[in-house]
Amino acid sequence: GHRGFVLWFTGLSGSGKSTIAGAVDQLLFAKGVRTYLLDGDNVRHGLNAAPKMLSERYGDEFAQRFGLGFGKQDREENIRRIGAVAGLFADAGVATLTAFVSPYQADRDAVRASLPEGDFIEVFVDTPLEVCESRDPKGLYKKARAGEIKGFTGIDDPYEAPVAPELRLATAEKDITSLADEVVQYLRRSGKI
Ligand code: GGZ
Repeated sequence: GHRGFVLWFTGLSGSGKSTIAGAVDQLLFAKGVRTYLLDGDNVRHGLNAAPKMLSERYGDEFAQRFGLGFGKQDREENIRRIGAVAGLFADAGVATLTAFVSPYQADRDAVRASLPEGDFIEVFVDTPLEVCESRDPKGLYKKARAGEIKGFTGIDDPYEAPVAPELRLATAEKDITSLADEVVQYLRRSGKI
């Protein structure tokens, strides 16, 4: 079968990363490609759980050391661990999709550098902040504006747009299906599937 690869979606909260990655995942599955989708739902509740989620069982000191929040270093470690796991899946021949804000170019570059040449495909989900904020599916932007969440990406924390992504999805203009198609077409063109 085909070698694996990592399709790395990056973008603001509410940009549509998980939704688009989920749609791509379904299209690939329908083509018989083995896939796995890593996102906050399966990673930030397990491997990269928050300190709060660990403290009851492991104690506060342990939870502070190994739990991950949203500070710069915690995001760096979040992305490092996810990159390492994605690399293992790719090694196993799986088309691996990741959907994390991953706001820092250096952290994304470090994952790219850790993988065999060509295995890292950076997909910029380019949705304007205004659009993300108007969607606000979890009410987090509202909380961030109110100062109830500090260090929220796009509000009072940086998002570094990819310098040279393999793909940029201008989501404001298209529906999920055509965006997912665009990704699959890229994978075909570049011989990944
Ligand atoms: C950004 C935050 C924050 C802060 C909680 N900044 O819309 P969501 O809810 O589901 O996506 C966001 C998610 C970001 O987690 P990631 O693991 O993707 O971030 S990173 O790659 O930067 O490590 C949002 C929620 O968690 N969230 N607090 N301060 N997003």
